[in-house]
Amino acid sequence: MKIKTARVIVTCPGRNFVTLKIETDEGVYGIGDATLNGREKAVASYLEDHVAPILIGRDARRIEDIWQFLYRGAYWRRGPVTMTAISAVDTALWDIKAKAAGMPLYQLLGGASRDRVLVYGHANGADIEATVDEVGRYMSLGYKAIRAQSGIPGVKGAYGVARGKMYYEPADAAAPTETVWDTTAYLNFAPKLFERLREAHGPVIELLHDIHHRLTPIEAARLGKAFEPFRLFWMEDPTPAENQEAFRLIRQHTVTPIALGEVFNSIHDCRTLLEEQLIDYIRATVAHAGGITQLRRIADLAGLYHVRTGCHGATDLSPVTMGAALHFDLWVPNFGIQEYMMHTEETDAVFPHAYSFDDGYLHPGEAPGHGVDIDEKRAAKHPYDPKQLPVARLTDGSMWNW
Ligand code: GCO
Ligand code: MG
Repeated sequence: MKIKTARVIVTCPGRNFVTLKIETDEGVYGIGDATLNGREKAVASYLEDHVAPILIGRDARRIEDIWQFLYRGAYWRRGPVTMTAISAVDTALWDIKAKAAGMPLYQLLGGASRDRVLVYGHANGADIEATVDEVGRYMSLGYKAIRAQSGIPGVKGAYGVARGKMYYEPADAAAPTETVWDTTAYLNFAPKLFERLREAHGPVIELLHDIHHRLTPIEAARLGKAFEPFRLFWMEDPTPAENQEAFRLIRQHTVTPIALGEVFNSIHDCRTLLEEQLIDYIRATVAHAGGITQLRRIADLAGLYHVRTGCHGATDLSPVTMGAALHFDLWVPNFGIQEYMMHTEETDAVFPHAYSFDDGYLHPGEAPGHGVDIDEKRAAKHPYDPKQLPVARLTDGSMWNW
């Protein structure tokens, strides 16, 4: 089964997505998500100019060999652009293999370890009471786990808060929107949000929170401790993780579970974090962490240390990633939870998919492959629209982590 074509499709049904479509000489094709939010064209070029030409004629069944060929063969290892490109090829090839076998991808991985996949939704509000109401709304939609983010008095453009819609979309302008970050205001505010959420909604609902890399390790330790009475499912990305050892400090001070890794692209990004049990959930996913091939290795390493998966699932990952991730989630023995931010109707129309939501859980469906397709005619109606993620500055004007 030889690779005949490898084409990149860029579309913007409300937001930008990059998709790789690989066609074989036997008529079976597969697709992979190559979207790197705000840097889409870099991956499109990497694939079109450097990867597609050397894929033609290769045996599409040799997924592992092609992974190694692209990883070792580039000489320049790792990095989000390279690894997103490799992920897209890998996902498309797993899609092809499963379609050729006439099986849903999870069967090929080893079969289902569970009946359905627990997901968490995003509730956000302009202030505490609006967030409390929004969490209630998600509960009435059936969600068992909900991420809560709120506007913070005195903080302009707090992370995760939508302006006038249910889902926030941070990549909102061609040049980055400037937001302001006030650590003191946030640290004083965040425990109050969760105290009020527990008071309003009781002890059972799972509550999550994303700190989005805004704190230093000692600040994160303090916040984790302050969260303890409110039993969070996790606090996410409390501090940037280039220095994996920094998490030793946070861990010494708090039992609030930690989730990390949506920006990781290599197993080496999380090796110390896993081996020293410095985190509880690993957020790496199919699109940025080397496809199914590397994600499975990360999950196996994590499993040795009681770390469970919590794959990234924001709307800047296309439905192709969501579909592939759900097959992975249904199989992976050390599954924790899956993030689920619903795509818009426009996006779903461009990417018809077999997965479905029911009562707080998703299922990938039984279609052969990963169960997600691309409607190229519709995709062509939505041309690329350059957008970047915001940036954050401290109140004195210094650049900070968004
Ligand atoms: C999350 C993430 C996202 C990122 C986005 C960046 O937890 O879902 O933090 O919201 O900000 O994926 O492109
Ligand atoms: Mg996050």
